[in-house]
Amino acid sequence: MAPSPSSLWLLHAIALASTSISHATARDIAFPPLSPYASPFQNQDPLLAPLGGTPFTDKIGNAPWAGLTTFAKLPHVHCLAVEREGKERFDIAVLGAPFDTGVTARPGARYGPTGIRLGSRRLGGGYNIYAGESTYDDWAKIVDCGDAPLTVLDNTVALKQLDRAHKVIAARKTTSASYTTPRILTLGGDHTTTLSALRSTAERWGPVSVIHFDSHLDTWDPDVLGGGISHYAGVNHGTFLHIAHEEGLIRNTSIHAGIRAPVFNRHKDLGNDARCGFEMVKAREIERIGIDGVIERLKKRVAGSKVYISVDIDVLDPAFAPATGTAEPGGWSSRELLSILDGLTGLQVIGADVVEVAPAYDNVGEPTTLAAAQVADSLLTLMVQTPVKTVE
Ligand SMILES: [Mn+2]
Repeated sequence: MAPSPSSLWLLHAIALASTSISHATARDIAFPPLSPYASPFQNQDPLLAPLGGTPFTDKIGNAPWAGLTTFAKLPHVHCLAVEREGKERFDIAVLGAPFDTGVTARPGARYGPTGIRLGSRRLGGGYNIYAGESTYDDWAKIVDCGDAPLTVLDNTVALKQLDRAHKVIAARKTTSASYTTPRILTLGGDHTTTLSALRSTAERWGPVSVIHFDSHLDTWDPDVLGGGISHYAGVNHGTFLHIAHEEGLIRNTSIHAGIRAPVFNRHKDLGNDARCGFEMVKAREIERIGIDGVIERLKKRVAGSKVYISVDIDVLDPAFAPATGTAEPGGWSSRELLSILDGLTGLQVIGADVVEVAPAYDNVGEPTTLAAAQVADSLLTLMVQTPVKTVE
């Protein structure tokens, strides 16, 4: 049977279509030619060596977002692994403490370490125009140890795990013959996590002064803030400094900065705070004495002693750091806090932390995690600027 006119048309259409397909696959798209640009860094890049003189576009060795997201693109080291002991030396370690079951208000800081690392994507390398430092290219080897493995179901066990993680890392070897104890920057986690850090620093460096940036005192008597329910309930993010004082981990030359939240009882709470070794700079004092005045007060208070700096991100105004557990209006701006931190240069900072970052409450511009990452960067810079010798 001869094909009907309509089926002939169909065959013709198929033939046309297949022609155009083969045409499309055969098309040679001409990209502009690559110029043989020789990067001055090419020779330092081991990934490029086998390619030999390749153009810049083949350079993948230090793309900014390559690999896993560590803090400021630092190398990751499994600092807790027994078999790594002595194999990877470092001078400063970043450690995540994903713990948020010691809070009295909004939970969520267990995701703080991840959030702060995301906020640090553009950090790492480069010259700090304020500090006059290239923090990540200086004498200190800085690594990211990842997060401490902490159970989410039992605070007592979790805090013991964190105590242990701090002590294991503090016992690792450094790259320096003069400065033999690695210092730790902890990414919280709620503020309870600072207790573990102080237990470790007291063992290595003796009792230290604490510069405590916060809108709250955090020296509450566990019998008061725990509600007197149990000892377990008394260990929380508002009592850890009281416990640190009781355990003899801190000196009575400590100071709060940025305080503004109300206290429960004027005489008891403030008297207790002074007994725990603290003075305070209130948030609004910055209007009167200025940034330099705040720096002067802090430096004067801790003069001559080793210092632990703890930054509760709620020291910032909620406009700058909404993503935190216990936000209090009337706080400092990111610029004010960073200026104060950078002004603490020269102090013997033996440990530090940024805590209470709960990324779930951040806005789409990520102001809190960006600010927390920048705070962490300033704390690392202080540590690099002033190496500290261990007491033998
Ligand atoms: Mn706090």
